Amino acid sequence: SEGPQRHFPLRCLQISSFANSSWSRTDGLAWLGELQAYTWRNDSDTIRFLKPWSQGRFSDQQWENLQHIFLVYRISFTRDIQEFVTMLHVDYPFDIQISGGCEVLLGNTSKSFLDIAFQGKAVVSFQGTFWVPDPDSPPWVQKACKVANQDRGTRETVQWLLDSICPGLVRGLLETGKSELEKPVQPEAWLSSGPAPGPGRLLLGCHVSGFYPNPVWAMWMRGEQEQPGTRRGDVLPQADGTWYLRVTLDVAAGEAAGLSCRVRHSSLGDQDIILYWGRGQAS
Ligand code: PBS
Repeated sequence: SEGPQRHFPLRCLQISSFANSSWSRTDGLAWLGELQAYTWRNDSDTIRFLKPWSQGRFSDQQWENLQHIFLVYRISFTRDIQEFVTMLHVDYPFDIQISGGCEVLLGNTSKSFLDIAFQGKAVVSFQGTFWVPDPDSPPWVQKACKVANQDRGTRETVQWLLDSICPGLVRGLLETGKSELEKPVQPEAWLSSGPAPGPGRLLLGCHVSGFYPNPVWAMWMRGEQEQPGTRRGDVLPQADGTWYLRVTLDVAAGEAAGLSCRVRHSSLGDQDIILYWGRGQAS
C-alpha cells in the first residue's frame, strides 16, 4: 500500500474537575484524526469503544492490561492531586486538562506529546523522560513537578505509553479503521434566504452539510467571480462524525439574480456542486 496520505494523530483528552477536597470527577475521550474512537466516563471502570475498529490490532489481553493501568492511574492521579493541593495550599475549585497522544510518521517514526493545563492554561509537559513545568507556571506547579519527577516508575510508564504503546495502537487503528478514516463523504448543499439585513437587502445562505473529512471550500459566485463579501461561518461537528458549514452573502435584492454558490470537496473530485440563486427557492 502507499501508506497514510493524511495525518491521523491519536489525541487523548482528560478533563478533571476538583470542586473541593471531597468531590472530583475525571472524564476521558480520544480521537483518531477527526473521528472519536473512545470515551471514558467518570462513573465507568472501562474505556468504551465508539467504533467497531477501536480495538485496533491489540488483543483482548493487551486491552485488559492497558485498562488496568489507566484504572490505577485514575485513582492515583486524583489522590496525588488532592495531596499536592493540601501540601502546597492551592484553592478549590479548579480544573485540570491533560492532552496526550502521538502521530505515526513515515519511515516507522512517531511523534508524541503530553501536556497538562491548570484552569485552562498550559503548565506542564512531559519531555523525553521528565515532567517539565512551563517557566511562567505558578510556584506550586514547579514544586509538584519536582515531586513527580522523583517517581521513576511513573516516568518510565509514561514514556512507554507515549513512545511504544501509542504508536503501536495507532498503527493497528490505521489498518482496522482504514476504510472509514480514508473514505470521503459527499456533502449535500442547499440555499436559503435569511432575515433581511436591511431594507431592500437579502441575506443569502448556502448550507453545506454531511462532509468528511473537514476541509471544504464554499463561496458565493457571480459566474467565475468569487464574491468577496462571502462570510464563512464556523465548521460545526455533526453527531454522525460529518461536518456542517454555512456561508452567507448580504446583497441588494435586485442583485441576487445570477449569483450561485460553489462547493469544492475532496469527495467530489472536480465535480464542484453549483447551486443557482432563484432556481428552486423563493427569492
Ligand atoms: C496542575 C497539575 C500539577 C502538575 C503536577 C506534575 C505532573 C504530575 C502528573 C502525574 C500524573 C500521574 C499521576 C499518578 C502517579 O503519580 C502515580 O501515583 C501512579 N502512576 C501511574 O499510575 C503510572 C501511569 C501514569 C499514566 C499517566 C498518563 C497521563 C502510581 O504510581 C505507583 O505505581 C506505579 C505502578 O502502578 C509505579 O510503581 C510507580 O513508581 C508508583 O509510584
